[in-house]
Amino acid sequence: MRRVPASASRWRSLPRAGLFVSLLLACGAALAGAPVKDPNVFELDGNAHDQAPAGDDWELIAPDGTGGNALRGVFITDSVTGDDKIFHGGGSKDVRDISQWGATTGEPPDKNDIEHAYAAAYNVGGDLVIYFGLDRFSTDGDSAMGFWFFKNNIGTTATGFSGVHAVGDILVTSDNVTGGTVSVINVFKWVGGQNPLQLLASSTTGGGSTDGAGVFCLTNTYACAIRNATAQPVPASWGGYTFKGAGAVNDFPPFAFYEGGVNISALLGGSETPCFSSFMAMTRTSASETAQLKDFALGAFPLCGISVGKACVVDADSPKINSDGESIHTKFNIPITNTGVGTVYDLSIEEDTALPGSFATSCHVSSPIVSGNMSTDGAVAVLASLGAGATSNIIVECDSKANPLVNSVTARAKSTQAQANRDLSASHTTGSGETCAVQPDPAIIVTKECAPSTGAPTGVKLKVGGGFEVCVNISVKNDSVESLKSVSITDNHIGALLTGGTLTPGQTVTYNNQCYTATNADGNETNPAEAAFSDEVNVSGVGAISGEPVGDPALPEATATCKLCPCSGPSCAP
Ligand SMILES: [Ca+2]
Ligand SMILES: [Ca+2]
Ligand SMILES: [Ca+2]
Ligand SMILES: [Ca+2]
Repeated sequence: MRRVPASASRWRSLPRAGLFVSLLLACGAALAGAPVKDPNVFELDGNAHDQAPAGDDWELIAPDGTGGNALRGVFITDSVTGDDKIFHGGGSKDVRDISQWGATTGEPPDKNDIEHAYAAAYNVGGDLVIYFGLDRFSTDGDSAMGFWFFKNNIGTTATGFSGVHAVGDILVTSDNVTGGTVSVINVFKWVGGQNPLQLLASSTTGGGSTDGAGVFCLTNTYACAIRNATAQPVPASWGGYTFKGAGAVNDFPPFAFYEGGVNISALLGGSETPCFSSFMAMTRTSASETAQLKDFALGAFPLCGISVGKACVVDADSPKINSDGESIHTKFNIPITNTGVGTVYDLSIEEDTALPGSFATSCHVSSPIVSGNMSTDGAVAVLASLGAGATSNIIVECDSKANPLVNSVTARAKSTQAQANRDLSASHTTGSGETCAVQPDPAIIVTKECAPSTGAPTGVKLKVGGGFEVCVNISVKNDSVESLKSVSITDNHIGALLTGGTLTPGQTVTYNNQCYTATNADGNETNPAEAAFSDEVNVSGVGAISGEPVGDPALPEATATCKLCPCSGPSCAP
């Protein structure tokens, strides 16, 4: 499976630019596609060196396809010895499907022998513009070339190729005439059927011209190419270049190096920009689409990607402690962005709920509403499609004892509608600034009063044989939004009323008519009107979510003072 580690930072939209274009827009004029010849995007200049213009050159793309401002690049080193993979058999023609092409190991004609091939894709004001090129082993004759951009993944087998054409594959054919300028460019779209190649643009039918610097462009400016008329240095990032009869050399001899570009979006005229997967450079007997194919160099060139984020949403419902007082409801916004240049399809997300510890976690998608269940199905479909550069926000709600909930989400998508499986994926784990925790304060209310209901008007009775029976009512309420664990309630005269208990949010436990025997009053024993009996209840516990002890630092407590005699008269005034 091909996985595109999508990251938004790789996506750069280059300015199409200039004041003139801005003025055109301001005047309401129709905006044409981006011209391929734009040194602020890529240097189509007949060499591979990155020079003063702001645009890239192949030096930056070699040796691994990365570098520069390219959305994606590929750099392929092809054999120039007898173990070269080359086309084989009469079926190897552009008008045949890939399954009919044959391949073998051998040696193509020297002038057709590809040594390196390369491609790089750019987003130029919303247009997909792809630059491509190759260098060859010898210049002892003209060489025609083709450059395929395949939507499906194409690979090689022992005798041929794996993968088939998809409608929308693009073929660019051109020539590399020794001693002359580039004068032929054709751009085709694979449409299948009896005449599988639809001509999108051609120098033969639409004309073209060469500028003073030697760059040949179609009249519509959407395809251009140039080869080196003079010796040009081989960049160090090439990893070496060998020329026939001369061995390793530091310069590409004249006509050994070719580079071109094509504005795919403009040539497709508003129809959907395809999402390519593979790139192939090939040499051939002529630029004609029916020409016999010679050498090829094939590589992955994935132009689709997605990125995903995940951040907690703070509102009245999130983060919020559930009624069980032990788990937390958290809402997350999950933005999925299409970082590629073509529409992606059948997007899904998966939440990682297998967290360490006892954090049983369940999540569900609340928006957009979908069929499918995250806890039983894993991946849940969330979007039918997502356009290039577009972002869609998915809302997921989770319940977990983790505080805060830190986990990852994985988004997947299909790079083409016909794709059997979701071949694109991206993951994101909530970062420190993206989580939200609840911070409950464990709180308890303890009340204690004398219990006159026991028969005595004050809750104090003289006992037969001496002493006093003092009765009190005690209640303890969990006054917080989290459960309290390890709750102990102890009265200094009555003893333990509860040990290791649990109080859910708002729960009250009541102990009525709890009595103890006292031999002496607190004081004033000689004045029955003033004699009173005091005792104290203490409560301890720990917040289930906060982990904080209740009443820290002072333990919750309540004292009841019960008088021996009912009060009456002015002396009762407080
Ligand atoms: Ca160049
Ligand atoms: Ca440059
Ligand atoms: Ca080859
Ligand atoms: Ca080769």
